[in-house]
Amino acid sequence: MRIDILTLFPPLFEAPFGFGVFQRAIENGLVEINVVNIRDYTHDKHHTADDYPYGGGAGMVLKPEPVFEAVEAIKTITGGEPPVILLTPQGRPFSDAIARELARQPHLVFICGHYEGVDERVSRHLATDEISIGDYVLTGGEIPALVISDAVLRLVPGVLGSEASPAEDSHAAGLLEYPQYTRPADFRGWQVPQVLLSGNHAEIARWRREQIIRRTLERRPELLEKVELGREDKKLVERLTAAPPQADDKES
Ligand code: JBE
Repeated sequence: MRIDILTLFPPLFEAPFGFGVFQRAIENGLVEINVVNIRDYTHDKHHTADDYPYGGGAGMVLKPEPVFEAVEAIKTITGGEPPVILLTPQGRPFSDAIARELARQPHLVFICGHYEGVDERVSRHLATDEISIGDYVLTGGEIPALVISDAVLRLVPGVLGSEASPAEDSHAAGLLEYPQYTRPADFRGWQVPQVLLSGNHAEIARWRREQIIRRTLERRPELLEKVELGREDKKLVERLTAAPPQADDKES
């Protein structure tokens, strides 16, 4: 997969892709990240990328010309029509489903707006998609581009290596994860649940499934509305919602 990231702050992308899983994926040629400085596509001597808003108001607006020219230069080089994604609070809310949709593409282009906004003609006539990572205001689209790149690249076959299967993430199934423990079995008096030490794999699987349902019900009940539950899961949800919480429901 190739990802082009258009930004006024290229150094923000140096560290995140220089380590761990992404560094390895880049070295192996599975992933190519190309960070483009929007300022390189300005033509005046001050390299002006932003300007005052028509109609007045606070802040500066990213000009359309350098953004269009940068995207056009990328398309000329790659010869395709990749999704051109503007990161903005006005976009569709990012999700695991959108990550999977984007992971099928061979090439993505991200436009990171900065300052108070981006000229509307970028969104109307250049971007093919607009995505938001959440209802809060950030100073720019750089961190959203990193968040989405992370979520998408880990789904690209080979990026995580052979051991991990992103298809099995419980979030992929629309639910929260079960709790994980490692050694020591007793840490400051807090015990690892006995079932996990039992070696009984059927019991462990049943316990984990129950934890997934319990946690999702407690913390994100709206997620349960959206998924198809099996018969055992449904019975558990009924039992947990009918009964008042037991003393052992809370982790000690
Ligand atoms: O979520 N986003 O894509 C944003 C982009 C720019 C600023 N704030 C955001 N939340």
